[in-house]
Amino acid sequence: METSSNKTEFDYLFKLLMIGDSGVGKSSLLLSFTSDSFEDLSPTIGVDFKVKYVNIGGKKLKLAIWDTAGQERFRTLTSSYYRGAQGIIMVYDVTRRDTFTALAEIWAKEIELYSTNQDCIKMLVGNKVDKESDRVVTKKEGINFARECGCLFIECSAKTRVNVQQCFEELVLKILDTPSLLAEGSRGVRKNIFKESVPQSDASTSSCC
Ligand SMILES: Nc1nc2c(ncn2[C@@H]2O[C@H](COP(=O)(O)OP(=O)(O)OP(=O)(O)O)[C@@H](O)[C@H]2O)c(=O)[nH]1
Ligand SMILES: [Mg+2]
Repeated sequence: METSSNKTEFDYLFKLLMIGDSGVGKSSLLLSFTSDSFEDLSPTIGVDFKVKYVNIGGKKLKLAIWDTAGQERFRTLTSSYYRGAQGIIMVYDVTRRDTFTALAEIWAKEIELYSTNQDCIKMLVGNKVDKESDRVVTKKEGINFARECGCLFIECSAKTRVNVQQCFEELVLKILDTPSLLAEGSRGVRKNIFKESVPQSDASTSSCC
């Protein structure tokens, strides 16, 4: 995957959404992906947003990535951001079992309720694999749950950046491979018919709550 330099033209705009319990590392994964950096972040308030231009699978893509707050008090607000997403990244922390059980109890149900794209691609992400000695959720458990939900699966670390690029790349390749998510008239938006409504910088951010 290359970071694209020409930001005015792109073949597709993809809306991606990050969900999962508070503290699992959603914002850290996004920062790691967009800025190749890691820092101790505060919990997200409401929803955050970043844009990244990339070349994947021979296509120029604009990724608009919505990073939701995991805290329950924001749940009503964040539910509206599922609409039109082509990809949803469900994150848990491999060192906290409660974040893994919440996937079935909360997050998979939220997708059922609020996602509007029937063919939306889901990616299950086990984060913080750098803390291997604290791990309580095995890779096998992650694989099994992903299979049950029909999700892609990857384990990664926002801290060491292991598998972070691969996570987004695999998700995007699967979206590119799904005609209903690309077809005009669907939520896949082709270049020139998308009216710009988001910031232009490479990894711009804004909050709204
Ligand atoms: N060791 C380690 N710590 C991580 C990793 N990813 C995130 N963290 C830490 O986990 C804490 C929570 O990270 P965030 O990215 O803010 O979590 P979040 O999922 O965005 O949380 P909310 O915004 O509240 O939903 C922070 O202290 C991060 O530094 C990782 O891969 N490894
Ligand atoms: Mg966050």
